Amino acid sequence: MKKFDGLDFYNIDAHLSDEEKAVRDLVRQWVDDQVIPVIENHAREGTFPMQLIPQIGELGLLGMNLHGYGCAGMSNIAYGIACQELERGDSAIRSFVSVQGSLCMFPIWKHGTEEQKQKYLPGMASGELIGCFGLTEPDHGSNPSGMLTKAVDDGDSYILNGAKMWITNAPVAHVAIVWAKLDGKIRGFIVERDDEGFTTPEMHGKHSLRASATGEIVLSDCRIPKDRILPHVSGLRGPFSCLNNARFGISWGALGAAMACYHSSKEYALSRIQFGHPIAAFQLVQNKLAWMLREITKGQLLALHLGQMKDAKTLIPEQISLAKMNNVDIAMQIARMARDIHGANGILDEYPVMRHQANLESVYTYEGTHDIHNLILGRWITGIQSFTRG
Ligand code: TGC
Ligand code: FAD
Repeated sequence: MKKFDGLDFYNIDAHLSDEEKAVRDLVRQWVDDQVIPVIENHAREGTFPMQLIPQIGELGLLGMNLHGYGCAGMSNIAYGIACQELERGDSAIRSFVSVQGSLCMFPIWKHGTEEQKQKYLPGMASGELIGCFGLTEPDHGSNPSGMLTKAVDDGDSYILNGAKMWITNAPVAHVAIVWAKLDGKIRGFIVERDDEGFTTPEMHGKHSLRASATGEIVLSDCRIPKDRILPHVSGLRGPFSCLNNARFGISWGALGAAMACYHSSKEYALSRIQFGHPIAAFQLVQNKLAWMLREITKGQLLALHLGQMKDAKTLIPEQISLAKMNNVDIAMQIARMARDIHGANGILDEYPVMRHQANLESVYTYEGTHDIHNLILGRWITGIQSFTRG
């Protein structure tokens, strides 16, 4: 297939700084050279490409929009565009970077002590230390406020008990940010791999995000020193402050998956002959390609403006919800349309479309399901929250 050389119908480039364009080009090339050749096999085997982690660190993509402590200190737009290029390879690679930077490094950077920042952030920026983020529980997904995981003060330590589920990177993580109730208030704790009573069984049987390591976190009288609490935040504000960043990255990332599907569809349609013509010559196929271009372009404009507002510090969480919801939704529709354009070949792993389509099912659900983001917008519009009944 012809190399992907970008999709920029509305000249988004004109709004990017030289540094942002350089990040985009660097990550695009790296994905072509290092991710695309191996990812199908990892998806088939159900393994994360661990060998890529030091390279991701060297590229400066871990915690790349944070300043200091070995982080690259780039703009939010640079972070977004890196997510886009990574997810063009596979959602699992973008997920790894989202979890590490936005969900694990960010809470330490924002809510942690100076000692915690010094201890963890440089190793996490280089990829030597891998993090995971434990919010979801078996019985509390969309409603994390009901979490059962508890911390108890025991003199010079805290004792944690509970279970987290669906945790990206958990099986391979050295460090976990665990959200638990202490005296009824949600607090963040840093748990280390070697802490007594901490285990992370891998979850198997996924048809989606197969190249991502997903696991549980089991806390069984897990004792951690007192200095591992994140002291500067309490309540759901803590985990949600992290989710704002990760959901922002997904708004861009989903476009990368959509671009991969569009690119493969265009190339396939130009080369596949039926009824004596390339299928790209048929109006119905052109209609599909035009719809893909239209929706990707609108999604790019949303993401770009979101990035500009984030860099200007004017962004509100509801604006992120709209973009996450929209861009994942259109990416899913594009992936499905791409599968159709590829005919039977669309189900083969010789083409990336079915892998992206399956991955996007997870992306639609995690970091707040599509409908939870609808309800967040509904609350913003009406002032009435409709998450609970009665
Ligand atoms: P609500 O009353 O809305 O808020 C409680 C407190 O939190 C504050 N808050 C926020 N703060 C910062 N940013 C936001 N986006 C915030 N949203 C809310 C709010 O101001 C309040 O603060 P305070 O100080 O007044 O107490 O809480 P609620 O329980 O009614 O929430 C409702 C709802 C449904 C919106 C929320 O629970 C929700 O978003 N649920 C979805 C759960 C979710 O997104 N889970 C994600 C788990 S992590 C994950 O999926 C990682 S995937 C990683 C990968 O592989 O890429
Ligand atoms: P539920 O909350 O049970 O929702 C099921 C359905 O009910 C959905 O359609 C939902 O929209 C709907 N629903 C729920 N409540 C309402 C309501 N009030 N009104 C209308 N509809 C409603 N979590 C982490 O903490 N860390 C991670 O690293 C992480 N990684 C993940 C990786 C993968 C591959 C996946 C699939 C999930 C991951 N998650 C992670 C969990 C993810 O955040 C949750 O799956 C998500 O928040 C939804 O929770 P749930 O699956 O329990 O669905």
